[in-house]
Amino acid sequence: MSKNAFFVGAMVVSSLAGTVASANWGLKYEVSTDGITWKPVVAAAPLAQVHFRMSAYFDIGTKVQTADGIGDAVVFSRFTGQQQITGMVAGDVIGSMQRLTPQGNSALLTVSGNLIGGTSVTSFATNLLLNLNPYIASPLTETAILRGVVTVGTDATTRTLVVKNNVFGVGTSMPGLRFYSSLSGSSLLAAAPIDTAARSDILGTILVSDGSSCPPVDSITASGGGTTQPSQSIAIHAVADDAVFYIWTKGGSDLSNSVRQQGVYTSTLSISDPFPSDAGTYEVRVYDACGNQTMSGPVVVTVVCGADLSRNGVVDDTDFILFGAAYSQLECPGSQCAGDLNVDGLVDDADFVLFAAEYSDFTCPS
Ligand SMILES: [Ca+2]
Ligand SMILES: [Ca+2]
Repeated sequence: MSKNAFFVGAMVVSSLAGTVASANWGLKYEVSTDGITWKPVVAAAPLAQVHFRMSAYFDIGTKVQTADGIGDAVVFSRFTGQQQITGMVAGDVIGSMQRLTPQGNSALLTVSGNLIGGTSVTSFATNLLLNLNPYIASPLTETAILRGVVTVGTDATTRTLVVKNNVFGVGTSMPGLRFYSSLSGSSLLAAAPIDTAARSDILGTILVSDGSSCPPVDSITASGGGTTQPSQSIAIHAVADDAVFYIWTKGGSDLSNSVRQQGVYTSTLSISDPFPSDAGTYEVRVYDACGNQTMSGPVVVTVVCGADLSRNGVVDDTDFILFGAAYSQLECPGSQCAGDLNVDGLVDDADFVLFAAEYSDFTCPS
């Protein structure tokens, strides 16, 4: 990797933590040095062209309401809004814009300085479908909408470019994102997700360094973790000298921020409202100013007392009622399935055995 490197990363912002989250959905921005392999973090030489793209995504279990009723999002339908790249200096140029959806208008790709798309909500991209059945059978949770290139100028000033949304359509007439509903097989209706508070955009970040100073990460430690339960929260901390970027991983896979999981791209990862599925081995990957990577050792998180579905520290009749409702549903919506105590994607008899044991104990172990 070149010492004189630009350093490209990605980070996430999301809505504030609150009650137990419903599924996440929103816009996802990614970066790439070759326009083929999209990563949360890449490095590029000065004057290199950094590719970026924007997609729409939703987690399984995202609800949309149409005239057909409340169904699950199954595939992207329409985006309305404008993008921006903040932190640019003279000489940094956006170009090579392409729409990646079948339909849309020319305003979607209009570039003016650091803005992409119409200044009012007049730029859109559409995925007009005539048959939803393939997506109802197998939802398409991510759809690329547009892509472009930032040509970094000769200015070697250390700076951070962030690729993000600027204007997002609102209301029922022009919502920023619409998804087709699983209930709309014949009528082909689409709508914005019901829980708008769950929108969580994944931003692309380009860290530009002059490469004149690139101290390596010589030491890295990750600590924290341990045992937690649904009524608590837990944090994992990293200490790494000369790290300029962090990405937390779980079981070897990069994480992304969500309402419950914050700080994925910072030195502290925090998890609120723990679910049994949050148990596992966490590590953090850090980058120096030239994009060289260092991995921390593992930190283990254990989740106990998953049967406390009401999250008040005891397992009692209230939880029994909640478990019964989850058991009736059987199938889990997404990764936050209350009642799936053995984390196999179903709420069934195996979970009931685990629930009964914790119900007998009443008080969650501290
Ligand atoms: Ca409880
Ligand atoms: Ca289960």
